[in-house]
Amino acid sequence: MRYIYKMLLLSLSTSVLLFVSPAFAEVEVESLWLRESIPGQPNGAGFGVLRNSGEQDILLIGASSDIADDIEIHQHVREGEQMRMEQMDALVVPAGERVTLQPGGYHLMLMRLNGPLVIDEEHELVLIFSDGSEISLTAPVKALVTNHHARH
Ligand SMILES: [Cu+2]
Repeated sequence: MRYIYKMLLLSLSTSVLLFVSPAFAEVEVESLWLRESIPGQPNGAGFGVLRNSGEQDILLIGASSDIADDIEIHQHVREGEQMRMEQMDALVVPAGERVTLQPGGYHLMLMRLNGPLVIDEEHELVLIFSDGSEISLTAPVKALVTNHHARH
């Protein structure tokens, strides 16, 4: 009898786990690219699209790569006529939504590049999320697209 009770408990906890796991955030990187370096600029920028197909919000809390000393998460904020960059602790990717990192908006800021970012080269990056998950990926370098919002 006692054995059956234990088995019941065991199967109960298993089904609880099965029930809980689909609710975890599931984040995907739909695209990520690095902007061609501007001569003389020590820092680089990364853009792309993050998608959360899970049922919980997830936060991008950091990133790393061999090509830069540090990678910060930035946004652009308007200050009168000027746009200026501001470091963020984390970028929320809401459940069931996409967040776009683009020139003039959210971006990854590659601090103190070890070398220039050259078109068609690829670099390894790791994105770190609030649930402890990490996504490793290869990001190509693309040409700088200029418009008046793209000043960085
Ligand atoms: Cu920045």
